[in-house]
Amino acid sequence: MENGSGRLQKLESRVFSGERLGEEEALFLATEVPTPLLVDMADRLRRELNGDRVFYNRNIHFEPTNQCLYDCLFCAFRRDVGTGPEKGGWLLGADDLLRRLEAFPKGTLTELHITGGVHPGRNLEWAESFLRTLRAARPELHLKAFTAVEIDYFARSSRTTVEEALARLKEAGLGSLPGGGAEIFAPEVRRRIAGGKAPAQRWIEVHRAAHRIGLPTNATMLYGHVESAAQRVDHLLRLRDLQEETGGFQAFVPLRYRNGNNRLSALPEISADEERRVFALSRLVLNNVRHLKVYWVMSGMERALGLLRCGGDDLDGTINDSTRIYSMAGGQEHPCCDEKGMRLAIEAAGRVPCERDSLYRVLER
Ligand code: V47
Ligand code: SF4
Repeated sequence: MENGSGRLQKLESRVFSGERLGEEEALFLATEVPTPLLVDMADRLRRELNGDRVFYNRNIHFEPTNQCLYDCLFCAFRRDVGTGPEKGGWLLGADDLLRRLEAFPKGTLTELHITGGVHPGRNLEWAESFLRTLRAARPELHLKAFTAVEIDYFARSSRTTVEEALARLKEAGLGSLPGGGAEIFAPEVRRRIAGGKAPAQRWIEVHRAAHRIGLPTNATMLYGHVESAAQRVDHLLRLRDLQEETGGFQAFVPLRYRNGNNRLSALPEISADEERRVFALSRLVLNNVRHLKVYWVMSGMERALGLLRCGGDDLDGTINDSTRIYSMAGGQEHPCCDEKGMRLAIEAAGRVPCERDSLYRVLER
């Protein structure tokens, strides 16, 4: 019988030559390989794929509304549809965002990251007009907007197909899709925690359709709550298979469950060691997705820098207190990191800061 180190060596050579790991192999990595070995392998694959560069971009996050039809157990951000500001609800439009952008003149940002709750008054026509208004006012900004869950709702409420909805949004200025709403694909978990929103197949269908019409996307996994190691592996392999088919994923973003102010708050958050293992596992299983993003706003900058040694090569953006999804769930209270701070942090981690645009083209300024 093959010993553990022989098995690991074989597995490593398959990962490095770009092959797909089987479910059992990935589960072996997830559950049996000691953290230092797992992390070291992921770090070497990261270097092979991206060298020592750590990417970042200059963006702001905008959350048009936190009023939502769904009711995910982990969500600290949502309010019932119709909730006013006195109870923490908001409903904002393109004009509000344009006002916020007055503080960011041309040349200071490259991207707007836009996602929020699913609101019944906001259909495909609303989304088209929202994007058109932004594009007309700030044509230099890449619009990375709406998760697959929002797209699913736009399509259904406007009685059209996902393909048609995406094509119309692209025409209106959409540049790419963020990776949210994926949570955990396994139906038992999704049914339990994800508030009745689009099932895994639909999430995948939206991303497949986006890739087909030339809209790149990201993918996420919300981990560290009630899911098992096997369910994490299943999630990663489903993403890997779609990537094999389309090549349209730019980055994978693991999101560690934060337990502040939500209906799963009784669950403890997972340890730093487990977090490192999930990043390393993701890097190795998704060996056909170029970038592994450490969303520093979620983990805090210090922890994020450690995760750059577990396969990560992208810190997302410079942020100036513009997102609430995480701060409301226990992430950094007022996330704020300017470009200088970002570059210094990356250098302190022994890596090379590299500003990118939304399509991962290196920007030299
Ligand atoms: O789908 C919500 C997550 C996601 C909690 O594509 C939580 O570049 C942890 O997808 N604890 C939305 N996570 C945000 C998102 C994202 C973020 C940054 C970059 C990109 C990208 C995408 O936030 C949701 C959900 O998985 N989330 N509540 C929580 N309590
Ligand atoms: Fe709504 Fe998104 Fe929160 Fe779920 S995670 S309740 S879909 S805002």
